[in-house]
Amino acid sequence: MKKWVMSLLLMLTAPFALAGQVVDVMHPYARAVPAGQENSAIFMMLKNNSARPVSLIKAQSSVAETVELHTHMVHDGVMMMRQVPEIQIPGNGSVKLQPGGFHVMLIGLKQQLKEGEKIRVKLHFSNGSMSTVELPVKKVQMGMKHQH
Ligand SMILES: [Cu+2]
Repeated sequence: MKKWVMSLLLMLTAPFALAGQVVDVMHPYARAVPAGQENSAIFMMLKNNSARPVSLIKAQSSVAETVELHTHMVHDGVMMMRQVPEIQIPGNGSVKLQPGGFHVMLIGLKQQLKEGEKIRVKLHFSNGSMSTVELPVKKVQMGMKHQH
């Protein structure tokens, strides 16, 4: 193949490769909280469509003062939350953010999160990609079933 044909093909295919979503955000939702409650959390399933691991490294939302990535861990028999620098999604795999596990923590809510409303969150990934996701606010049972 001639060189100019190759570069033309690269020019044509590159934008499409960039537009393809490496990470799919599936079934995102936020936990509804009563008025006066300062914190809440966002849950979702992250699916990695590439062969390489990709990490969720940052989340932003206008509904809270601070947005952090958290996990739950058991410390001395007590379930505790801890901030994590990233949430890794294995190559061609997925990770679930769910109550009792990984979550996007909303700290210092600027508004009440009412069931049925929608909020937005912007997700930043380690490959440089970003996704802005609109997600519903739902009632979530926060049972601490892992306590011994
Ligand atoms: Cu948390």
